Amino acid sequence: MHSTLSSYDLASLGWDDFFSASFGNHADGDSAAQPGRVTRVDRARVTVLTADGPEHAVLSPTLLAAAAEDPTGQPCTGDWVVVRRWPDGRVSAEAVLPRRTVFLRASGNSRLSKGQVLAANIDTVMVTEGLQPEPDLGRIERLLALAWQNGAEPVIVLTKADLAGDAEMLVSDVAAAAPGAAVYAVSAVTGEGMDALAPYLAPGRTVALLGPSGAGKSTLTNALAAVDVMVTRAPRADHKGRHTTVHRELVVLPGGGMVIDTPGLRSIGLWDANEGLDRVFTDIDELAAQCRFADCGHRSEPGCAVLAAVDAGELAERRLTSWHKLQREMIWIASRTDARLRAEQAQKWIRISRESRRSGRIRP
Ligand SMILES: Nc1nc2c(ncn2[C@@H]2O[C@H](COP(=O)(O)OP(=O)(O)OP(=O)(O)O)[C@@H](O)[C@H]2O)c(=O)[nH]1
Ligand SMILES: [Mg+2]
Ligand SMILES: [Zn+2]
Repeated sequence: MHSTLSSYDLASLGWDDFFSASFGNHADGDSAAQPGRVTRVDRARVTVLTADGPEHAVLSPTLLAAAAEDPTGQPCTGDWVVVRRWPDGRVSAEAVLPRRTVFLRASGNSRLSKGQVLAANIDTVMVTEGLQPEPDLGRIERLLALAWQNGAEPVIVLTKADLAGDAEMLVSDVAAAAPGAAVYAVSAVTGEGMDALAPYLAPGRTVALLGPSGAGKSTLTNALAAVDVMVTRAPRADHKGRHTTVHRELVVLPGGGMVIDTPGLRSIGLWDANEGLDRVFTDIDELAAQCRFADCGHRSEPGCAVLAAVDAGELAERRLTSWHKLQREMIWIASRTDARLRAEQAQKWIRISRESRRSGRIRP
């Protein structure tokens, strides 16, 4: 059981050369400094797992100042931070190490013009939707776009398989909205389908559960942890979201993998997700190559292969509508976001390899 462990093997928490190198730069020669992985954030305090076990650390003045300047620099669940133990016994978080991946969404809050970090250093995003009521395909497409964009592999986990009348049909509908992403139907109640999730939860691997309230994220977390770490809604209540979980929490599983349970998402604004959108809509992209005009908008143009596919029943009209909507949203975000800020952010969070793939790309 995770809470009985007194110390941690950092590698099993995801520590590797990438983080080790930047830790060296931040804490050079400081014997009171050690790395810690953030499991929970409460205002100016974080809970971290270090090699010595769990600690509470207060954010240092430097870190608070940096976070005031740029809210995305605030520690987030999943981050690696430099933890320092002071002679008087106080423990502080001094710096956030550069993130390998970051899940950002647009924020309604104008102060957060750089987007909001939902989870850091995740390997897999599990887009979690219930099979009952029916999964929301548009919401799945949004979350997938953000996950692809941010370098985490997305998979879709459809919960409550025990309640679904026709799970197979729903799974194939979801798969059609998610080319390139694996789709799993599971039940945390009967255990059905749960084994298939194990490969994502190998030691050192981190999964984030993202989805609406009531989807069963905390129930799934508890089932994977084999112990009730997260509070869930009473069973047999209706399946509407009630926002039971109000903080993000990283849970270390008995097998070594980690799950970040998150509060149900109310809205998922796209954030700088052009590349991610292309990957969600590969079917439309392929069809678009056959359109008569290279800049076809797939609305009413003659010779539009996308509209032809909709007419022929080969492409769901819902999918084209969703594509139009998300494209419009991206254009709006791009126009709203100051180019300098975006460049700054790209420099900071996006690794060089991704950067080079993206150069040459023309934004709409
Ligand atoms: N029958 C059945 N019910 C489930 C399953 N998973 C979750 N539930 C029920 O769905 C309800 C919501 O589950 P939670 O785990 O609290 O949902 P959540 O996604 O964490 O919701 P928030 O914390 O509000 O975001 C609870 O009543 C669960 O008992 C499942 O696999 N089968
Ligand atoms: Mg929950
Ligand atoms: Zn077209």
